[in-house]
Amino acid sequence: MAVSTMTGITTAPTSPSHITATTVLSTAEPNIIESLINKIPLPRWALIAIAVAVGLVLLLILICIIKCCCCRKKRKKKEKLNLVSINGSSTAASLVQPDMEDIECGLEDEKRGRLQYSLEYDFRSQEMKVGVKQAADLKAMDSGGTSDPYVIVYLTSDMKKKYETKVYRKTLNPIFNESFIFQIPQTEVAESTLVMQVYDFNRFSKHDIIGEMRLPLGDVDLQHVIEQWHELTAASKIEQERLGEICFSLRYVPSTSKLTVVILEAKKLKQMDAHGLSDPYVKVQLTLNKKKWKKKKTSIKKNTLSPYFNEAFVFEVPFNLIQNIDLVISVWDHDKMTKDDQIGKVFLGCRATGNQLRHWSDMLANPRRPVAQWHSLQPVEDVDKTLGLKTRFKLPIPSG
Ligand SMILES: [Ca+2]
Ligand SMILES: [Ca+2]
Repeated sequence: MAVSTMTGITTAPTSPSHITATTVLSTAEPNIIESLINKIPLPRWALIAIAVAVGLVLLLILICIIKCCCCRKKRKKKEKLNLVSINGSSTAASLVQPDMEDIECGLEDEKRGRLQYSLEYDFRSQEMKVGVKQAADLKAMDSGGTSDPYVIVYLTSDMKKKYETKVYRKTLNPIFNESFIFQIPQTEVAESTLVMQVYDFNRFSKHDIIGEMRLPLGDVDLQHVIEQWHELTAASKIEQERLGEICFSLRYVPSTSKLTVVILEAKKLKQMDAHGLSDPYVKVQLTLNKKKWKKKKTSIKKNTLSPYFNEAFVFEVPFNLIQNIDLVISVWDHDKMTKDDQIGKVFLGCRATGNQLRHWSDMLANPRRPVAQWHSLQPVEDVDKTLGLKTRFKLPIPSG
């Protein structure tokens, strides 16, 4: 009964107002969808089930995509962290930007290893006993991933007295256990610096410096025996020791092929002898295509750190060769009993840089006119490395 009355209500023509209102309010689209659904030969519940299933699949795909993206980012971060820990640097900068700039920075701060030393000063005998104990985690300098380390030890107060340990082949953790005695008056200790340089021995090429440590003895309490580890640093950075300055003039006359070098004077030269002075003289050398070519030298000025030379040297250099030569000016300390020491040097030429290149170009730009200039002497090893001289052969003087 109840059902019949219900159907009666829905179909009753007496209440059509409600039904027509809903159909009018709803847009035409539901009608189209409705008609489409009606056309599909499936029951309505099946269609709803399919729609839900499709929705779920789409949702799953979406979740998968989001998850994959996150994972990739995380993995990248992990890789970055791993790289950082391998390189041994843990700066915030390397975490943020591990690109070219960092690689360059990394090279500069490259770990060179550590050195264990001991220090003992005997106030009675005025002797400094320096022990070279061992080194650890040295930088590999040879292609096989190892080095052949040895250590050079000296005090800056007496540069002539340099000791060397034995060479240990193919190791980055050598145990030296050697000690060396330096005679040094108590009054000079505070101004002296202990230098230990770790080198890699090479049989057929120049020995490379792995790193060095510098210990200003003024900072050290010598009342006690010291035994410590010290981090090695790059040698070139610290090697800014004042070697002195030299003034010379250059003059080139292309028509006569004459290069005139006048060594004028030097000042603030480094003390090389025990009594606090040096016996300087200057070598003027020409190289041609990286080979030693011509050489001349000044007289020796005894016991001075500011010698005055005013000595002129004339070289024949044809104009077509001027681009290929280097002029090397080196200041030496003469020693009566032992080999002379080089104090420092500079080189000029088209390959030179900075002040040296400027002087050379000034000379070329002002033919016939002497151009004088002061130059700061540079460490011998640095200049030699840049020059990269090939052989010791003397070339015949070209006739052109
Ligand atoms: Ca080596
Ligand atoms: Ca001397």
